[in-house]
Parts: sequence; C-alpha cells; structure tokens
Amino acid sequence: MHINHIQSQAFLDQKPGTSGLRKKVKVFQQAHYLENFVQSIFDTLELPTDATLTLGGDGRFYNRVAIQTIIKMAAANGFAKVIVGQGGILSTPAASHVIRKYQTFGGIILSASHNPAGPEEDFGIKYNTANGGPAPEKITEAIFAKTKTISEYKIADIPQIDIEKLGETNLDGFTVQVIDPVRDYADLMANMFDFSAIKKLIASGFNIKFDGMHAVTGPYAKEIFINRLGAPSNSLMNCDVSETFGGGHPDPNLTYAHDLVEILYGNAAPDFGAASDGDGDRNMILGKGFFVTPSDSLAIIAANATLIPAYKQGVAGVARSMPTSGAVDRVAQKLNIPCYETPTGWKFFGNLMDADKVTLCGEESFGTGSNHVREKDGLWAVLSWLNILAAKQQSVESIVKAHWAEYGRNVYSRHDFENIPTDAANSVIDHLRGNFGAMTGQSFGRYIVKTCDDFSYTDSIDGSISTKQGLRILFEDGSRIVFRLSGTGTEGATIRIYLEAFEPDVTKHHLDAQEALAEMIQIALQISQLREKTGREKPTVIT
Ligand code: VG1
Ligand code: CO
Repeated sequence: MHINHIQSQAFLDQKPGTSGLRKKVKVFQQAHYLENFVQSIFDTLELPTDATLTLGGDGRFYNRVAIQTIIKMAAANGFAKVIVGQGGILSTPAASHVIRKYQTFGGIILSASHNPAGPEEDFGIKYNTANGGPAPEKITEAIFAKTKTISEYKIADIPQIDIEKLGETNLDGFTVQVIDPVRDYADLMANMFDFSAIKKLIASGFNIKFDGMHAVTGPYAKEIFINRLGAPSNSLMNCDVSETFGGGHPDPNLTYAHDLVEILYGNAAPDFGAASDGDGDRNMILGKGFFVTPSDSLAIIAANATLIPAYKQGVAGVARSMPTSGAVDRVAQKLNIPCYETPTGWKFFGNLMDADKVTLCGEESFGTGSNHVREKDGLWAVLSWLNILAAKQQSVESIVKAHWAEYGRNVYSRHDFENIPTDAANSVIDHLRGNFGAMTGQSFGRYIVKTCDDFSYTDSIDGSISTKQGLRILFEDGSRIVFRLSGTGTEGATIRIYLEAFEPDVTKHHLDAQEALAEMIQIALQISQLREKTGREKPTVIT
C-alpha cells in the first residue's frame, strides 16, 4: 500500500468544544482542514498492531466525503481495520456500543449533533476512546496542541470503499468492514428492556408518536418501534434520514420539535410522544398535553429503575451535570446511593461509569443515559419511559405528578440567547464574575444570595481538575441561577441561563415553570445586565 505524506499548514482554530470539533461545513471543506484534525487525533494515539477504528456519523451533508478520507488516513496511520456503519451511519450511542462490543481501539463519530446540517450549516467530528466514551479533556487538549504544530498528514493510496454494501474489503492487510448500523444496538435494547411488556402496552391501544427529526434515529426507530415492538407505522414521523435533516434544527425541545409538541397538545393526542436529535443521543419525553423536563426525567427513571430488567438489582449511583436540576439528588438521597455533580458534557461521566460508581447519568440539555454505553442515549431514554409506563399502567402526567408529590418539585427552566457577538457575551460573564463579592448576602425580591462561584470540578477517579465550568448564584432557599457560555455553537456565542427553584407545596405543582420562575428570570437579567450588554430582550429558545 502506498502512503502519501501531504504537506500541510496548521489551522489555529481546531479546539474541540463540549463535544468534539464543530464548524461550518465550509470550514471543513477547506483543503487539509479535516485531514489535519484527523492526523492530530491519530498522532495522540499509541496503536497496537491489530488496532481497529469504529467509524460512523449522523448522516449529515459531508458525512460520506469525510468517511472516505478517514478510512484512507486510518490505513496510512497503522490501523489494521475500520468498522464502518453502512451508508456511513452510526448514531452516537450505537457507535459507543460498537466500540465496546467489538472492543475496538476507539472511534470517530462525525456529527454536529443538534446543529443544523447542509452545505451552509454545520459539521463535526469527535474521538471516542476504547471505553466507548468521548475522549476526556486530557486527550482533547493533546489533540488541540497537535493541531497547532502539524505540518503533514498521511493518507493511503487506496480506492474508494463501497460503504453501501455490507461485508469486508481487504487491501494489503488493511480491512474495512461495513456493518448494519442498527442491529447490534437494537439487540442491546431488546436485552435491557421488557420488550414483551412494551409490545403488549402498544397492542392494547396505547398510542405513541416518535419524531426522528429527519436525522439518524429514523432507521433505529423503525427497527425498534415498528419491527420489534409492533407499533403501527404512523407512530413515526420524520424518520427518513436526509443530508440536511429536512432543513430543520434537529434539537428535540419545545421550540425546535414544535410539530410533535402540537400533536401531543392537540385533539386526539397520542398517549406518549418522544423525539431525538441529529446524532440520536438526546431525547424529549412528552405525555398527552404534558412535557417532562429532562431533569425530572432522569429523576423519575432513577426512582423507577428497578422496573426495568437491566436495573432490577438497583442503581449503584447517579450523576448529573452541574446545571441539571437537583431532582435526581432527592431520589439518590432516598435510595441512599451517591449522586455526583459534574461539568457540562458527557465526557465527565466516563470515569465514574468505568469505576462502577454510577449507573444512570443525565443532563438538563435533553441527555439521559446509563452505563450500557458511554454516551447519552435518546432511544434508551424513550424505552426507559415506555418500560416504566408498561409496568405502572399510568399516564405520563400522573407518574410525574406523583413523583413531585413524593419528592417535591424542582421547578426548572433554561433560557438560551443564541448567536450573540462574542465580545458582548464575554462582557456579560465578566460583569457577573466581577460582582460576585458585592452580590453575596444581597437580597433580590424574596431571594437572598448565599454564595456565588465559578464551578470547578475535580474528577474523583483520576484527579483531573476542570475550572470555569459555569457561574453559580446560589440563594439561601436552595434556588439558583447558573450562567454558562455554550461550547457547541459555530456562530457567535450563546449564553445559557439555567433557573431552578424548589417547590415542596403540592398545591403549586401545576404552575407553569415560566410563571413560577418569573421573578427569578427578572433577577437573572438584572444582575447580568444581559439586556443592556447584548441588546437582546428575549431568549431565542426557552426549555
Ligand atoms: C450542549 C449541552 C450539553 C451537551 C452538549 C453536547 O453543550 O448544553 O449538556 O453535553 O451540548 O450535546 P453546550 O456547551 O452548547 O451547552 V450533543 O447532543 O450536541 O452532542
Ligand atoms: Co446529540
């Protein structure tokens, strides 16, 4: 096999964010841009002679081009084999499972997740390690360091591989295996959940609606809901993968999945609705006319986990990202199991899961999952709910309300201000940070500030420290406001404001979160001077 060494110049903007490197497709299309980043990943690895790479993506525009390039570079950089999903498809949780099941050295996932797709939109790439999880910061920092000094990359002179056809191709001792992207994952789900109970529930007339948002979960949903669980085909919407994700924004929340939301809040609404994002790791759960916040969803899955066959022995511990509400903490306390608080991003859960400290994890950003893989998992969350619904024979709303009655309600909302000029966004954060001292002890309406801090995290397994992971304003009564800048956007900056208040009083549990949090929302705007500094009156997205 002939290997070309191509001279190249470093790009200085290849810093991975919360979940891999995300840029506009146009940026990735620059000569050598993708190659430099891939070579920088490979340069940080010490490969054994039989190393296999898992490769797949969410099917967005540029996926197929990138797959061919990466196969050739893997061959040139000493991988013995690449396992690639047919058509270049692997959802993020399915890729994590493939890495683990076939014990591959690592994996490359091509996705910009919930960001829109198409020639004018976003592309992304991330590296996952042998445990199936996103590379920890130590590795992403090493990759970034390489990208700044790289001067050449290696690429093999081999023909294009037909990734549409299942099977193996051998080229001078290098093998490419094209696998069914769905089957292993669907088998895993069937082993974890009580499929016969869910099947019976659906056959009894329990109506479900799943929105694939034109993205990667479509084929997985067809196999699982239709073929294996017997749901009628009209239970699915937007389940054909398109390279542009139908021109939409594949983010399963009340704003971007509004078609599904309208169905669930309309006449003759189904009993259960759900959606997943671009790469299949997020989920939104809806009941008839009812929305379950991701923070509550995590808490409710934890509280009912023993109804699911895979967790019938119980849960070792739980973890949530810092901005996620404390609802799951209350469940952990009752179950007498540990609850960990980590920075935003799934990479921080990996060590805890590998050390068997936690079984379930979640983020407020519509991410929920368990130690069955090392990524958040959208369909897993949907199946968790269906399994719990089948076991309890109650509606989504009554399960959530009963949970609140037992544990109290952590009223929660996130307000996102997207695409703000970077300087303006930084000035909001700097202003808040500068006022920490003055704010402590101050009263705002009925809230008194107890402390303010910049969240930092020490990993209890490897001792690594991550600083500046979000500004927290903690009030005397346990309520809090958190400010963070997004690390996944590709245009300007996004300020996220996370709001949380605890409501023990059951007579107030029916209140809309925006109403219940109205005063705190005003306080957040006041103390941050967000309106003054950005000129924005209203958030772009409220979840
Ligand atoms: C967002 C979410 C975070 C999530 C990340 C990746 O990051 O807030 O919780 O882990 O997206 O999710 P940020 O830095 O923009 O707030 V996914 O589904 O886009 O890979
Ligand atoms: Co995602």
